[in-house]
Amino acid sequence: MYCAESIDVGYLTLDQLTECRGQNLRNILAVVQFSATGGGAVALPDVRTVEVMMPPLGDEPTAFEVWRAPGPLQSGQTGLVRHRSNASLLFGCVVIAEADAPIAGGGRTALEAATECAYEELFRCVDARGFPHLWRIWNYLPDINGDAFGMERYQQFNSARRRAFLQARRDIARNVPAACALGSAPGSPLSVYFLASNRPGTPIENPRQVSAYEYPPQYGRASPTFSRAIVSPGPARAVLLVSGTASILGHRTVHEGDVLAQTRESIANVRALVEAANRKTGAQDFAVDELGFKVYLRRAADLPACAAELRRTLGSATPIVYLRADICRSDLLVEIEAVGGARRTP
Ligand code: 3EB
Repeated sequence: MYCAESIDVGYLTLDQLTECRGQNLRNILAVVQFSATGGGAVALPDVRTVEVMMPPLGDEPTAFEVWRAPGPLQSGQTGLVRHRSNASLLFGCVVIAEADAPIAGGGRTALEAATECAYEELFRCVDARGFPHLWRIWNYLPDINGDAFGMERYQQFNSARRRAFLQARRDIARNVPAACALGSAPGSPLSVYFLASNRPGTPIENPRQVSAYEYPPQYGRASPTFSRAIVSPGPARAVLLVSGTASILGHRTVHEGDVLAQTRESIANVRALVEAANRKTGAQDFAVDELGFKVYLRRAADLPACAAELRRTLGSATPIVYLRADICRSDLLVEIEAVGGARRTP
């Protein structure tokens, strides 16, 4: 028996997903499907599926991120957000094509309009459903490093996200969700999915890095709104949700052009976060080699070097999925996110 707060994630191939469909379907909270075209979702009755146009690296054309939580689970839709939840956790997703975003009153780009719309819908959903505490948000948008209307698209996203947080009367520093923001394939919509709860998680910052919400203005006028990690509350076995983590020290990118060194620095940052989480939550006991990892690489050709380094430092039993994605700073070649449960309960 485990409590409704507990949650786990697996990174599966199509064969593995097909295999577990019969037995385990009842506990599936959501399935996120990553492929070059996004389309052709596997039919899973009642389960929330999100398709993201982002190809896996390696032999499989599709990767499945499968979230499980104990039932009873129920599905629904609030505005544009499709969701599935149990007594304490809600998974939600909202997909908006920029072409469909209402640019009311002008003065906003289509990406800003889509971002504000997605986040308004998200906040409205979690408030209406009674899960106001956002733990983790995944953001995928095309051409993230592109310039449009004199502003980098990631900066447009940042300023719209920040505005939406303020409009929803949310904190934009300290008490903010863990997150990531990556570039998906050309022509893809803005896809946002998230985990929210009826209880607050504990945000964790990285002592090796300036908090993103305190980045100096050289990275854009609106600082990004996210924490470096979130630890779920007890009494269940706690879960650590690590944000997208890159080769950044202080606020600066380090090891430009060197994917191996960037991989090592990113893992050093994940290790620092695990240690910070263990310090902050006392009795919890997270370990880097017991997390599952999602790795985004800007260049497919960097897969062998990055994968060899991660195998060497994390061991061969650690689940790792690799995706081809643009990272939000053009000098970053790799970004790493992670999820894992504590080794023992307090
Ligand atoms: C960084 O540390 C790298 O904008 O939501 C990591 C995690 C990054 C989340 C976001 C961006 C975001 O600044 C980029």
